[in-house]
Amino acid sequence: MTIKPKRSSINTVIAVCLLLIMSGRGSAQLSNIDNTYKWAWGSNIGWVNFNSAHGGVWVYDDHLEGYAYSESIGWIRMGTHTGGGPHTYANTAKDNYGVNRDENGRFSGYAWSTNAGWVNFNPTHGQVSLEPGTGCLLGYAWCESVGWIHFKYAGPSVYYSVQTASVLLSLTVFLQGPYNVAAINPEMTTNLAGQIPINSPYADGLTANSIPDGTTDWIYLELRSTADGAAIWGQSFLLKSDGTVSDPTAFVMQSSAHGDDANIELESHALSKSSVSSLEALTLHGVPAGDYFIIIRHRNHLAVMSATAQALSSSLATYDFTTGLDKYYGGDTALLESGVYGMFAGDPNCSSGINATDYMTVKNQNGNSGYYNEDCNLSGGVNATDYMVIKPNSGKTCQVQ
Ligand SMILES: [Ca+2]
Ligand SMILES: [Ca+2]
Repeated sequence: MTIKPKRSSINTVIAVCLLLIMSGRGSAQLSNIDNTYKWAWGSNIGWVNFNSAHGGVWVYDDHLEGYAYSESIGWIRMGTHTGGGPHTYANTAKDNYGVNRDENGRFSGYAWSTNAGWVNFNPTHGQVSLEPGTGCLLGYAWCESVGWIHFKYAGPSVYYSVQTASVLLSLTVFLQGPYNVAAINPEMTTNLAGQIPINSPYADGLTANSIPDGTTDWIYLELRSTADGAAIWGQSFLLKSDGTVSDPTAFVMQSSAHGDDANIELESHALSKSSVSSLEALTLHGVPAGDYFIIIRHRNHLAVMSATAQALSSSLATYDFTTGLDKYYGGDTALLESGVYGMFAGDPNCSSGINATDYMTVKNQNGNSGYYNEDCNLSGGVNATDYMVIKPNSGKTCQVQ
């Protein structure tokens, strides 16, 4: 690297950059690094704080932003980009340097310290990476003037580490297309066994450990700080037939919300259909504690969003989209049967509206079997029953802006 950004008053630069970051994210946090596990170590410079009070680093899917702080060398900027979203640094100019992250969690590129120079995240004999499942940064970065910076030291116990923050959330949501009104308990029924791909059909292309029996389909979960702002985080998940959103990459203990006693179950069924969703605590890595709107997307249903921002933290929060119209931003969603609500089916062309063009999309694939967006009821095939799913929802539009 030979690029030499012009040196100017570091205080001015930092102040301007922090303003830009803050304007880009509204009132959101400056870092998605954990408040406790935020320390890297340089044998020549001491501690490096990745979640400093006046700055901090944000780990995105494909890049880093923000600042780490060292008492001895000052601020280390992770990249020139601000405001999140997809971004890849070219590392060819003083206004386009930074640290990139690939789909396997490996980092490359350069951070910059006014006092120490370039910090290489993919040096010979070292590389920084993000460990899936824990959100921990591992490995070594290299700076010509100050040497190695180590991200995690684990002996008998972890002495220091840099880890992304996480929040816990349990979610329940139904898709109208495969919803089975005739079932005893609220549930979705599909004929997609063996056809749901191991890789998510959404942008992150997440690979599942497996597609367990009882999986309805992939969904995509997003979080926003404001109702109409950009997503600050998103990931694919699996949706189970009972409406539970499930982590495809984790093997987790599940607790059932209903008793094991068959008599109790029968008693409740005699009165009415009762929710028997099993709660699964999802760990959302890279999400700092805060208030977020929860958005669920599906490849042929209209996206939905929580009516209000929900407080998420390391204490488990739950949000159940199935129980009422008041759970939905915009107050318009599908009534599946008395007291049970779900996402409107019938948007196979993903236009955020349901109309004649969706009809035409289905018509073009009519007669096909398999995993198709045009299969609006997830029956495993495209045919006249998919028209019937679209028809009553014609004219409906997505309430998520
Ligand atoms: Ca449409
Ligand atoms: Ca179908």
